[in-house]
Amino acid sequence: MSVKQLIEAPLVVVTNREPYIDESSDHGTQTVQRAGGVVSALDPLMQEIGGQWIAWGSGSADIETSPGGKRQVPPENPRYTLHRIILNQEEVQGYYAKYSNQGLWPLSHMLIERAQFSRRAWQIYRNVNQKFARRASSVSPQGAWIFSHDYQLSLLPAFVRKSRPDVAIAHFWHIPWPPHTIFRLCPQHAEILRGLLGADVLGFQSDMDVDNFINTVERALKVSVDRDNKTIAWQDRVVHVKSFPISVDFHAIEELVQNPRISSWVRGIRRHVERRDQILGISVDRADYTKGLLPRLDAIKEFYALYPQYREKVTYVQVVVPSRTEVAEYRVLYDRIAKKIQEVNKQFQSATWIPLITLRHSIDRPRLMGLFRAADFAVVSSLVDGMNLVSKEFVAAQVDKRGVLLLSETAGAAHELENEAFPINPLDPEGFANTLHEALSISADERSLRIARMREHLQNHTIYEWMADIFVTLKAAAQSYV
Ligand code: GDG
Repeated sequence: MSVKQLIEAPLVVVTNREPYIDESSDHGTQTVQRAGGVVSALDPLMQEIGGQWIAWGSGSADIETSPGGKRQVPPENPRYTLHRIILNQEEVQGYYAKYSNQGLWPLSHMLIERAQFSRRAWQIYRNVNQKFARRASSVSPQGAWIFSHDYQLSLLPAFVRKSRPDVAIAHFWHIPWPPHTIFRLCPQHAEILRGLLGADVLGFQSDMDVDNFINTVERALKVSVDRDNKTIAWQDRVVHVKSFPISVDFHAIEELVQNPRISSWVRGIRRHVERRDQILGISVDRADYTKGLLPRLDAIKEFYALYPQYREKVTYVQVVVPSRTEVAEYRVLYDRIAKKIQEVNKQFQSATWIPLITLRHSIDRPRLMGLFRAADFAVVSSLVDGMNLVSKEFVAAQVDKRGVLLLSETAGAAHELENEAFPINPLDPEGFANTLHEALSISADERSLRIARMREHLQNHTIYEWMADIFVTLKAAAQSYV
């Protein structure tokens, strides 16, 4: 059954980021569509079934292109309504940069020392959540299904529930849920839990996150929870807490990397690599401290020191995309990464070879997937990661089955890929170096077997199964009240 067939009520999606952004430039207004991730996976579904999508209107031309806060999208062939929440500078700072990204983001990734909360930012976060909720309540048809997302909108489910008891709500938390001892450090943790418990279905990336959430609710709110059924009786309802490991559009990636243009680009890369007898490695990350870029660079240094036979032999492409540049800490991190890369290069480079080729900007999705197809190995070494879609995209793009994946044991994706990927501890540089050496030493047959097994798994666990599973659970939860 397709996802579309599972949806039995009008659908309302609520995300922080919007699927279409209008930007003004010297050449007029341009609509930019987001590529990759959950927003771009939900867009085709919404185009098929129609409905409402509420998001922060962050583009410079968003106001002028959406009279009354509404924009029919896609602009060239309108299929559904995008409702843009316009935020002023103070709201962007308080809701997004501060409370969400300097508070909840580091705390949820268990990086306690980085977490900063303030009551002023909390007030703004709360008000902005209320703004989103008011819009969701006013545009939702009777009995609608609301699919809301992530740590920026944790209070929305309860706000909507209050004014619209007729709707069914699924909220998905994309990042890890930490143990109670950590989450309680958030001064407003009880309010956040009450906000989330307004949903009928609460989705997390892994069973560990589910257990942590249930424990947190039990201890912080002193309510009784059902660990066997993963439910929480809250007010006069039952909240279903479940893991739904997010994934990628496997078949779309497979198709993309095999189209003639990308195939010929990949062949060009391979010719270049093979002519020079090189091994091609790749890492792609937003410049975020959770992705473990600095420890990874130390580990690469260790690798070339312990295994000098790989000098002049490995071409390692590191894509580092600037991220959340409105937060000072991210700008500092970006500079530190750039410095460290220079340091590694200086130490090992020769007249004909540099250890790290860095692309410090976003590259378009077809080429990124092409690089994944062309690579001999990929490294994902997040310190903590809810899932990590890069690792799954790499596997989906590996249609020639030549590459190996080194994957952090602490990324959510490790739960599914740990048997075939090479596990690494992001904080163990010597261990990382040994594992990379081991991964590069296995036979072509073993590489092919490992990647084939991962592909088999992901083929049956795509982003569409993820959505379907959530909607099936929401339907069952909603029916139990009828
Ligand atoms: C959060 C959670 C969870 C990156 N550079 C470029 C580019 N990307 C794309 C990747 C991938 C996406 O960005 C990154 O997704 P991740 O899952 O790796 O990480 P977060 O952004 O932190 O996402 C995470 C996810 O939510 C979903 O639930 O998996 O754990 O932290 O799709 O390909 N895309 C393009 N050019 C780039 O340079 N086109």
